[in-house]
Amino acid sequence: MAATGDLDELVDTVRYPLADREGRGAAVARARADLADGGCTVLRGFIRPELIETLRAQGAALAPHAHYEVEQVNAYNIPLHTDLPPDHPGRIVLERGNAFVARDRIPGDALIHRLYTDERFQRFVADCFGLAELHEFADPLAGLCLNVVAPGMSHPWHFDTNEFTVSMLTQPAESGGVFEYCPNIRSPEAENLDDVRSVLTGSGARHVRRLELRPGDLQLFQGRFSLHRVSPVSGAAQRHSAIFAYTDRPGVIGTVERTRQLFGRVLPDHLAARARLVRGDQLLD
Ligand SMILES: O=C(O)CCC(=O)C(=O)O
Ligand SMILES: [Fe+2]
Repeated sequence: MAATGDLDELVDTVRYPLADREGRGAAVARARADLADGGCTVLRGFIRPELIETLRAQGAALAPHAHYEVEQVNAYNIPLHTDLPPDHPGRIVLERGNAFVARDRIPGDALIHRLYTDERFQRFVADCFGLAELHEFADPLAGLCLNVVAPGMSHPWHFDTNEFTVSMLTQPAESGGVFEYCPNIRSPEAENLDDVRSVLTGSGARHVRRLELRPGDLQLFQGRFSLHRVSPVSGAAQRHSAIFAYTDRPGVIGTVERTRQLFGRVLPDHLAARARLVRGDQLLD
């Protein structure tokens, strides 16, 4: 766990005076208002300006460790053979071309790792989302990832399974690679399939907002109700973003199948979690 005081070395405390009650309160209030409005908030220049190049360079050094496996998916991340009505947007097949660097490849002293594990940062994120508890995703691979989108690839339209996402661009694409989202295009009560279909087929521009993210901006996002994507990357540079995965209860870990798909491997923790699930108890072997 990062020592207290550490956070001040990483965060631009002139813009985000997190140690000061009033300054912190104002930042939390702004984030909450944005999230209530459209499920998204961007804390511009969260990382100290003098660290932005280090942030980029550390990500670029990690990127070759990404697991590349182009996958056919749909926006709902449900199996492609799911029985759906003929015009259901879940029948539209998309190509997921982004690749992830897993947590166990990211050194503990990397800026994104120090931020992810910092207790004061976690408490701040929890307060912005209005969560009583926030825990690191117990998954040894998916807890912290670098999302790599190479030229010619995209991270296509999808809804997240998790209710909240924390991310940070570390290296922008030369062109393209824009984060686009449709605020609350669905709700717990309504899928709004017509609107979702219009976005997937390219006629739903009126639903789409585009975010001009810069390296070091902190993004808090509620992706379960807002369809979103990273548009196709072009030019010479890869687009890199750190994904800080947290859960609102402890001990959550990804399934063996999904882990293999995302990272090309599983660890003993994933197999142990599956065994516990099959047995239906938490007792030691
Ligand atoms: O890399 C990004 O900016 C978006 C990532 C995303 O949508 C996801 O990992 O679910
Ligand atoms: Fe997402």
